[in-house]
Amino acid sequence: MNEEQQCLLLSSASRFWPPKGVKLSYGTAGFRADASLLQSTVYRVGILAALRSLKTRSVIGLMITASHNKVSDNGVKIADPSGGMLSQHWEPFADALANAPSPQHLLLLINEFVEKEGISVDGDWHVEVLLGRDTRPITVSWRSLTLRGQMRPMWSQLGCRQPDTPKTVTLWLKSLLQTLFYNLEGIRGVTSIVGAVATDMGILTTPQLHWMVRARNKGMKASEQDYFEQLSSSFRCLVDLIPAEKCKFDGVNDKVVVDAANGVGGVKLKYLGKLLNGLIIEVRNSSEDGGVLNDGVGADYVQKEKVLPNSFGSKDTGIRCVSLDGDADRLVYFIVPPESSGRIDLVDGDKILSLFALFIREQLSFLNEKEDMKNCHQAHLGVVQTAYANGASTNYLKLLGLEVNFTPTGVKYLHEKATEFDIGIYFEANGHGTVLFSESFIESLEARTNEISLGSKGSEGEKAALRLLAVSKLINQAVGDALSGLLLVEVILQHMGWSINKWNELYHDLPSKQLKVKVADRTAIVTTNAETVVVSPPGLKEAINEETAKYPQGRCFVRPSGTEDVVRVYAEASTPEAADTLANCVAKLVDQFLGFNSS
Ligand code: G16
Repeated sequence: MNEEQQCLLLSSASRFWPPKGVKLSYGTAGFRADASLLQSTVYRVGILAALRSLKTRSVIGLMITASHNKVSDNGVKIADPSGGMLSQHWEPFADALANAPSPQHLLLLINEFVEKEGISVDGDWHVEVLLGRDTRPITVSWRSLTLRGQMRPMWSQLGCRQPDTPKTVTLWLKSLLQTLFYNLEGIRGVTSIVGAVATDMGILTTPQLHWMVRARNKGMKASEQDYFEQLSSSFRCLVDLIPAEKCKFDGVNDKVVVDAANGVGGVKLKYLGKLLNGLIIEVRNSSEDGGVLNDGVGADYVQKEKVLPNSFGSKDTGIRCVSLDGDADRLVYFIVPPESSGRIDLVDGDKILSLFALFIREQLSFLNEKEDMKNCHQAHLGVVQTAYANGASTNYLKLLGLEVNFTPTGVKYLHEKATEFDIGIYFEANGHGTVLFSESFIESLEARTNEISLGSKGSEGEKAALRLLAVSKLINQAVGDALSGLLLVEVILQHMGWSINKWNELYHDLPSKQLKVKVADRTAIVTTNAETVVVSPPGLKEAINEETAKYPQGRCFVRPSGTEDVVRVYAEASTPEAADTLANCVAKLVDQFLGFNSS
């Protein structure tokens, strides 16, 4: 960087000092922490995004969200040129940037990194970063807003006078700004690299931003409207291809009721619903409804607690119900049993994966019938899960003859593994996942479907090729997406002629329990073997194994969360009581080894 560039960077960086005594980490899905701690982080991730754009010579995304976390948290993450998560190779640099103690240290780090990575900062490349944010209300502290007048330029940039009291600030920010402040910090970070342009895409779901980044870099149309049009037109195409003997959206099974976690997914889904044929989507707990984000609502709550979200009850018995998370990158279905007393039958990410796998396997079998073999190579189908996958789901997928792979928690790992197949389906039990199609397989499908337009009658194989091509357009190729996942589930259920109950009966989950344990330092837990074995602290592995061995069909693991300051405990056993007891006993072990009173 030349002197002028360095001066500009130092001057803008001096507005955003990192919080004292806090160690920030890029984690499972970007930086997440109490919102009051993240001002400097968002600014620095803006710098990171601009450098990533320079390095890759591509458009990069910066999303401000903390997804399933509680409302007082916030977060920020990068979407890489493919639309996927930030390359893991850059995560240590992201951590170093976020934790650099002063603007001078920051500049030094950037200079070193730019040299090491051979990044040209001569302004010979048009750097562009797309910024997105969800509807999470901002909760920056009054002190940080007034501190040495640092934020004054922000208020003037917004065309407003700085509010006078903490109360005014809170109300004003919550109702008007949402995460706009962080957005401005992100923009400042991006533009502190000379020549970099930040394009504010406004309020989006996380998967929408990832989709836009991918589309931009592939030279495709990439607006929010293009996203909605692609999803709705491929959905309509799949509906048209439902076999004639199956009732498609016949007035009986047309309705799905969606809990939008009081997050951004609700408004987006309402809009998308208007573009569909047949399917009726009723949205509850939308960000416009006044409820608290992720509080007693949302996919994370429903999946972990296995209880009804707010605004749902016995009136919903017999209807397909869905929960999204706060930024709409996860979904789980659920059934309200008659006289449920608050409990639900959960139809989780594992069951979504199983449904997708069944449908795709069926289409591949049509495609591979003898007369339809030409132009389509035999597709290699693989599925990817994590240790949280219910043991019954893994057995079921293996019985279907599918290749089941395991990775650590985090879409960044599952997505990478899924790219190894012609069709790779990945899902975490928590509802985060998608279906990836390789370029070469898409090309072979396109070749097959091109023949149809030349006057072919439309054999089962040809229809299967059309369906798979439509699935590849409907389901988000960049990242897990609750909106596109919901549409694919809905159209597959219609295609199969299945109710949600029939789907849920594919296999019976083993009883399971998840708990969170607060410890002094969660990073003291180190795991291996896709997080199923604890390596450190010494002795914990043996203690967990000894406890687990007491329970028929017992399975248990612990791991540090990468999005919350907790250790997660997962237990599975032959009865709900045994799963609960195992989880509680292992949680106590974690506390003994790592709790605040452990030595
Ligand atoms: C993120 C990741 C998911 C992960 C989840 C929980 O989801 O994208 O892959 O399963 O965090 O991670 P951890 O157990 O490490 O806290 P989201 O929906 O919060 O972005």
